[in-house]
Amino acid sequence: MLRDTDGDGVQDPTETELNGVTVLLKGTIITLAVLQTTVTTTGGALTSPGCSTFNVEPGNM
Ligand SMILES: [Ca+2]
Repeated sequence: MLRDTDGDGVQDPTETELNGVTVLLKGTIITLAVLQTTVTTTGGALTSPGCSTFNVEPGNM
């Protein structure tokens, strides 16, 4: 998660990743129910800030 301050769709060197942003995982286009929430934090394969993950069982989406 990052703030694209110039709106070009590309992460520029001054646009850093954001921690503490709540991310919602929603269901299908029909239901749009919130299935899970998480907060961005430092982590993931690259151990960089702004990462978020969800735990979803196969076939449950
Ligand atoms: Ca940018």
